[in-house]
Amino acid sequence: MSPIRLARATVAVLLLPLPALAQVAVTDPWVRGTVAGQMATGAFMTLKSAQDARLVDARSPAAGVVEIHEMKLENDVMRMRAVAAIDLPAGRSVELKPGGYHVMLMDLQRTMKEGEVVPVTLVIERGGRRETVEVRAPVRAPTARNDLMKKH
Ligand SMILES: [Cu+2]
Repeated sequence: MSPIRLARATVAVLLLPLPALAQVAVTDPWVRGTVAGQMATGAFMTLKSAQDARLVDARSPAAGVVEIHEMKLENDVMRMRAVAAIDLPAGRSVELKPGGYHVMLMDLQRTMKEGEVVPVTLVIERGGRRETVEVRAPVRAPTARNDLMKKH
């Protein structure tokens, strides 16, 4: 094998998807249900990465716009803002939960009904490389905290 062909073969191997190496565990994913006409809601889950990584993006066929958000108490007011990424330190569980980090699903295509399952794709950056993690998040009932979620 010539050196050039060998180099090509090596590149081809590196570009193969390596699902066995996807080292971000996603547990207990869920999406908060919506009422008719509601245009946004949140997706929540716990992420744990074996190595230092970052959640840098997310997408879902259920929403026209998906952002990574943080909710924080500022001067006694709960505020929500988009963040560029959520750090996933090696071996530590990072919770996306109401009142904290969440995946914001906006421009919803339809009402999120309890019991449905919403596909969410997470984009994880690790060591300069990006990989996607497919999550299937069941919809839970809407609650009073939806009022909080609507404010942007
Ligand atoms: Cu939000």
